[in-house]
Amino acid sequence: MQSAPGHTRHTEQIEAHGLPALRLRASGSEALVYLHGAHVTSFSTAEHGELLWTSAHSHYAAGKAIRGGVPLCFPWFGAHAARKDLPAHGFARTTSFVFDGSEERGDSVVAQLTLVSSPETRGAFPHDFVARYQVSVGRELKLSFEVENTGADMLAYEVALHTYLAVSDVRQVVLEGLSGASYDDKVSGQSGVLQTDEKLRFAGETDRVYTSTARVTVSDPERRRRLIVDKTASATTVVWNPWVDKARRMADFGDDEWPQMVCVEAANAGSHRIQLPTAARHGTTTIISAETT
Ligand code: TA6
Repeated sequence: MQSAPGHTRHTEQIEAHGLPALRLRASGSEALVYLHGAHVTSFSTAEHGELLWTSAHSHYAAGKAIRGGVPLCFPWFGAHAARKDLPAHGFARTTSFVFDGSEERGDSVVAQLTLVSSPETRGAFPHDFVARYQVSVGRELKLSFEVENTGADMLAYEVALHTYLAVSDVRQVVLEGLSGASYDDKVSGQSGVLQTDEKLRFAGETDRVYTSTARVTVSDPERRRRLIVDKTASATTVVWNPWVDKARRMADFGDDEWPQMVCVEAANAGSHRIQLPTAARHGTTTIISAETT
């Protein structure tokens, strides 16, 4: 990757909320990426404006996850299976990545950020790895998280690109693409539930882990747009909205913010966790875009 000096036509190295970040621009689109967690917090296009949601109450501090945008959940999803002392969703989202540079590719700009295993990471995850994250900004936002096993043993991990989509009112949107898929419902505790409805509407706290490789769309009539979440090499799709009570219980989430977002996450979790032999690599990709309706 071509090393980028401070500023180029497409990449600006800045400080935001006291943290080092990148502003990436191409094709009339713009994204903000923090080195902290390699966290994309904003992606806007000339035609549709902002596609991602970030809380006005988010933390921006070492050891804290940013609330909104696209948190990187790695190397486990949700609660750690064995150790209660470890944070939910792994350590990637609270660890600083290294910016390796950026370059133009066609009508997009692609930045690479890297996380290499260290004594700190091995304390929570006893494996050697290199995680490379490519953030491609153009008419769509393409995020590719690749893990390479640089150790001598098999490496198993979970990953989620935990995308928070911006919507006008989650009670008015329609999610499509998961009909016929089965899911584990983290609200009711039921597992293996079959999604029979073509159109998913939200009427309460929703926290579902689907087995699906399909494209998902979220139609937002008030904004006359459809948000599109495509993905590759991802067998799990997570759909989440905290609704009233859970929103109130989260310090970094405003009590009245829950109608403004819905998470549609490209993941590999649970029975779909990735098993990576020595020297092997696996990449999970999500592509966020919008179209007018
Ligand atoms: O992806 C959905 C989920 O796993 C929910 O269970 C909910 O807890 C959400 O993630 C947010 O998790 P966080 O650790 O960021 O508060």
